[in-house]
Amino acid sequence: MRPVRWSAVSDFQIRYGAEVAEALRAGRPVVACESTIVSHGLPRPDNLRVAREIEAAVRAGGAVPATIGMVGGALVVGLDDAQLARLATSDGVAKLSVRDLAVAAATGADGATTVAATSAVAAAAGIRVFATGGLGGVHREAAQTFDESADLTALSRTPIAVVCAGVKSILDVGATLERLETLGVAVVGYRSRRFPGFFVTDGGFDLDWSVDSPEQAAAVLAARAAHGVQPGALIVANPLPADEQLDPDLHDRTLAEGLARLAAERVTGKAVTPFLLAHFHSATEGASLAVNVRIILRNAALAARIAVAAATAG
Ligand code: PSU
Ligand code: MN
Repeated sequence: MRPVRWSAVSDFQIRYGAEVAEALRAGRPVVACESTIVSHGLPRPDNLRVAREIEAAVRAGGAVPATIGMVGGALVVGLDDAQLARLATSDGVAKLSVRDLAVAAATGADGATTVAATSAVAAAAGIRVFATGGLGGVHREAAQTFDESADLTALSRTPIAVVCAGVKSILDVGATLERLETLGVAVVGYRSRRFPGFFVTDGGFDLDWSVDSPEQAAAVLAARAAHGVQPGALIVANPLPADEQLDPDLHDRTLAEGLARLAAERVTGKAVTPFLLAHFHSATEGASLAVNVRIILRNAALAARIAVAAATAG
């Protein structure tokens, strides 16, 4: 076993990038961004370029990006470019869910935060909007394996808007929606009453609610905060336009192969999601990667507009 080098850090307070700290103090719009999609969800070398493009898309929408991650045990809200590059390019970056944060900090680790951890940290920092690609959810064999992402339970107790393109079809989409209902997580489609399936526009299930503008999404956040009743997240599901989705036949073939390889290679636990994402990117020869990048950038742009609307509304 690799020896654990315990951290020399004794002050474990969250560190803020200078621009993010200033924006939060001034009440300007800030959008949280995730680091696991960069370190574990996208292949190198594209991942670092995409991480920078996500931040640029947030800026173009009028908000300050706050990419969240852990560097040498320090939990950072608003990674600088060198820190972002370190998480994108070095080996041994841990995938951190909420439960891992304190252990990783105390051991001085480098780590990338998942949707669960990014949401939790962002909310603790007073950030109200978060842009990502897809959520984790219920895996297809969950009835046997109990493999359900901690994203779902974290979102049930974290007050933040998460702009995403639904969940990938590598998951059990219907079961994921059922769990979100059970856990009390609000889900609205953005200009759609169908839950998106990430690479594909339509994930196959209806939604009860939709919003038509960033202002409407911001109004939901304002109502939730004013009521003080619901503790959980608002998921804003932003589908890709149908003419930009991954070819559905290619998608179905790739998914079937990936699931077969997963079983054959007995991949389990937190390695499952990165394994399937890597399979998609190599098996589609980059087609899924291009779609993936497009999704994230669209979500970043929408999240920025929601953050601007929320900041304007107060
Ligand atoms: N889904 C994607 N891309 C991703 C992830 C999920 O389409 O990169 C990442 C996110 O960071 C998410 C995490 O929070 O995987 C979920 O992993 P798990 O299933 O191990 O909880
Ligand atoms: Mn899992």
